[in-house]
Amino acid sequence: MQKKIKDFMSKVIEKNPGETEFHQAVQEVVESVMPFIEKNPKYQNAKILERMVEPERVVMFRVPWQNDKGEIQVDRGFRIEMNSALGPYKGGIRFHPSVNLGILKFLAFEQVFKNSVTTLPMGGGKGGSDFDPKGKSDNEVMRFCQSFMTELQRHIGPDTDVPAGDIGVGGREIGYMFGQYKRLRNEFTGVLTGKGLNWGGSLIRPEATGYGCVYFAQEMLKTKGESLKGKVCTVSGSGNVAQYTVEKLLQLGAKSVTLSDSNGYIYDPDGISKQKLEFVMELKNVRRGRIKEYAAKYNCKYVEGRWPWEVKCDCAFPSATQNEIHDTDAKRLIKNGCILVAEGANMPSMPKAVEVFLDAKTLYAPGKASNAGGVATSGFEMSQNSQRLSWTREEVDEKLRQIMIKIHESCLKYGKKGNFTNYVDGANLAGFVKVADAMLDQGLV
Ligand code: NDP
Ligand code: 2IT
Repeated sequence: MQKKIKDFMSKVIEKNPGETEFHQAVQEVVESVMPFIEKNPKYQNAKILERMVEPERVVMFRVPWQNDKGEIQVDRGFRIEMNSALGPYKGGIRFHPSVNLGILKFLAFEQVFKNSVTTLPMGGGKGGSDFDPKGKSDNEVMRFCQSFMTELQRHIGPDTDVPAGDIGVGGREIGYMFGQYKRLRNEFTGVLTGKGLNWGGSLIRPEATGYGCVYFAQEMLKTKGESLKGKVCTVSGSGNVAQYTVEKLLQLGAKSVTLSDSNGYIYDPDGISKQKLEFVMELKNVRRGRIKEYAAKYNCKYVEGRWPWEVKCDCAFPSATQNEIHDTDAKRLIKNGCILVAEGANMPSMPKAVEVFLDAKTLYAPGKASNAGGVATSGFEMSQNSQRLSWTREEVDEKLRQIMIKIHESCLKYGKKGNFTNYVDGANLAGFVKVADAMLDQGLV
């Protein structure tokens, strides 16, 4: 088996040189599904896995725009249309200077499995740009988004490919991109999700990734007869996912003690209260400032240039970016008594860190299971747009909770061995089977 996996990976690495994050994401899936494929020759004969690692289409384009000084800037835009076996391509757009082909391919690849486990009819894709929104004026962000959409619009559509937000892309950016799409295509459709509430957005979509991740954690804890009540939680990031993770943890009686940004983390042993969270939301979503200000305002510790994984906790919610938890962090978390890790971010744990969690029998949920609530609620936004109706907050929240429960159940179905559940295998296999069967049904495409 190890040789089969190694041979498969050698080819992937040879064909996709330098795309280290993509290799990492593929390796994780291949390790889970190769034994299953061996037992089911129909997948092997049809070369399903070989087809899955090859995007259906990659679009790469120039994004020229002018800054406020009138100087010309040139960034690069991408859309990876990875797999449409289950529905239109669906997945976020990331604006961050680190964005490159390999990172977006890893994200698009993970998205295929994630969208599959939601049970909703969505294929997988991802897009973005190396544009850095940090420090840019609203007008600069708007001009960039308009230029980006001027090219992207010809590749997407409500039944073709439906982008949404991710790092650096929130309500503001979705608004500018939607406006430009509408202007160029002369159509008002559900081509993007994460829209504003009075122009086609869904209630609970902003909250969905964070809330969903906490609902998933609740389900994991239930298997041990535990709950979130009284648990001390560390959260990284301070953007969309982190904010609503903290909000839901608070509602369920847990205490979040950290938040971070790319400069450092704050440690507030008293816990982030509703009022403090409101301050964070204003700081991050309106003033677009640094998390350090929290420490000054609430007189707590700020640690520059480090991640919060050195803080003692019961549960950890990595919600910033890929590869933020190294094996040393994982060991530290376990040593400090952490019993649960639920990933809000995509692939935040390095492979060696995942190994540490699995060896320690931690309740460890990979992002493609625990953060799937965001895209699931995007799926609900698409349904509402098609119906031209809006569901209530309670309706969407309950549907989200039910989907997270179902994802947890399918992780148990495919990943439970004895009294330990390997949620990585569970999510990968559950995701794989649906996509693979659909590909078989649809012939050689
Ligand atoms: P935001 O842009 O709202 O927030 C990102 C946060 O993470 C910011 O605090 C940011 O700090 C920090 N961060 C980003 N990159 C780095 C880095 N390289 N090093 C240190 N800190 C970093 O993004 P989201 O909250 O939407 O996304 C967070 C994670 O969740 C990502 O992995 C994303 O892919 C994933 N995700 C998002 C979903 C969504 O619906 N939005 C759905 C599912 C997963 P700073 O501001 O300093 O850059
Ligand atoms: O990684 C993700 O699942 C997202 N960024 C959300 C994708 C979506 O289409 O809502």
